[in-house]
Amino acid sequence: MTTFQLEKHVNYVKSLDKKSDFDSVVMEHLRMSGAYWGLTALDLMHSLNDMDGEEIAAWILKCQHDCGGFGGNIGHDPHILYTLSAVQILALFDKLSVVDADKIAKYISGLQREDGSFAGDEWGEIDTRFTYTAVSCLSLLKRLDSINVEKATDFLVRCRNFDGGFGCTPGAESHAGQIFCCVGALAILGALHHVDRDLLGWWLCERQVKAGGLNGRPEKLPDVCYSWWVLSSLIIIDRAHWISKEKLRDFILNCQDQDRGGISDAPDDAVDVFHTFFGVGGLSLLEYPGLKSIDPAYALPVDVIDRVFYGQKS
Ligand code: GRG
Ligand code: ZN
Repeated sequence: MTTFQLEKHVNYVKSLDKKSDFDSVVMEHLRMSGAYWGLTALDLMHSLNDMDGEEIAAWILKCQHDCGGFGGNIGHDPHILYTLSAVQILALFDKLSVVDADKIAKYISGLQREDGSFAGDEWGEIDTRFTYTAVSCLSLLKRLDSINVEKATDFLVRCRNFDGGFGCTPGAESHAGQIFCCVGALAILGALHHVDRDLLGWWLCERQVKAGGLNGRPEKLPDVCYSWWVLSSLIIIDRAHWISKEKLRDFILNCQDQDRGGISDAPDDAVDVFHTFFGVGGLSLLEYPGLKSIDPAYALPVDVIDRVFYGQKS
């Protein structure tokens, strides 16, 4: 059986910090999210201490704008997605106190629309991804009271489909990524009674293909990142026992670069930090030995969530 190459993955993620090739140019505008994926993966592999939290926090602060939102890198426009990544990284390093939570809350509440939905930035794209992002970020900052939670919940419910899944806007087809966002946000808001667990669980468990991996929609190819989007949703609604965990574990392990470390979307493809995070996160959800547990709604290690909400490490 293929085993998990923890040390190689740690070295792969650490090496990204120093890279100056094509990949890093492509990643430049979303470096904040790349940093969240890499650093969370390192923490799940018990290796966050190797990173300089002070230096990272100083860089994050340089990415913040006067409006309160964060850009994907220094000098880049603010966006709600990078604002969540910035807050998540600070939570990892126990440094949430370096930011002004009210200022960030004001930025996020300013993105809520009359119908309860959220825009991603000043350009106004609406998507349930941004509802999740707003809810998760404000919850970590303990500022959920700065938005209209009832309207935000109503909008999520309007994005629910006949098949039990959720889409990016009302009427849009169900997609596993969007389901994570809606189910995760409803979980954080304590509103999971809006989910038909059996109907959604059935749709989600049908995402497992013969090879063991999960896809994001019917007739699509399996991809390691759906190990996260699908399995976290199944866990939140208590239906994870409806898929084969062993087959999924083996699919993820087969997507490792056994020589150089890192995890790809599918066997024999090139690795990247996004799929490395979701592969490690998926294995963590599967309780793979030697990994920290990850919270399925916040996508942060459980001990970090315990520290944020209960002031302690579990
Ligand atoms: C903190 C984990 C975390 C997330 C923050 C950004 C975000 C909130 C959520 C993104 C959810 C989402 C829409 C994920 C799907 C990403 C993806 C693989 C899209 C590709 O979709 P398709 O349908 O590709 O184009 P395939 O071929 O897989 O169907
Ligand atoms: Zn993917």
